[in-house]
Amino acid sequence: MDAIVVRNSGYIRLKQITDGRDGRLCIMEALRDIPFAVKRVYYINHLENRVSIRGEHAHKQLQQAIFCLQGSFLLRLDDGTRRQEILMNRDDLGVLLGPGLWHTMTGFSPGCILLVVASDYYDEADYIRDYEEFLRFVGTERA
Ligand code: T46
Repeated sequence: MDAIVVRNSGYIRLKQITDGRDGRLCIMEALRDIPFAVKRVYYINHLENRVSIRGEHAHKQLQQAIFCLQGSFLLRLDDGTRRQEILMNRDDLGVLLGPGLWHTMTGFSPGCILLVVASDYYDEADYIRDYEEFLRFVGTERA
């Protein structure tokens, strides 16, 4: 597991309970495991194409944590200065998507399921969907 080097991110490890019965119980508690109060949960499923791309935006204020509940995908993070790719393939290990972090999801395996918990309700005004605007937002001059 590579260290996260971009700003406003980090891993979130979930508690797991394996007690001899079939199955594994994973738990996330707001303000305990998730470092913010959760107002919204959404998931993305029916991903059928490895070359599909989702995300490609940043948020101005929203805090989120992203998980891969099933299968795998590639999470690309960019804070305007540093970039990194994280292979998401563990259901007990999420990644924080803080404000001002350009994120892209791709490389979806068949049957991949993404789960996201968010600190606020959906608000399109909080999205930065233009990369140049994102660089201005985080104060990075393009070389
Ligand atoms: C993010 C990544 C990880 C809503 O109406 N309500 C919602 O709560 C969400 C999440 C989306 N929408 C609408 C907005 C768009 O018309 O659903 C449509 C698709 O949204 P978007 O293109 O932003 O989807 P993704 O998969 O690129 O991004 C999503 C989240 O929107 C985003 O906040 O950080 O997952």
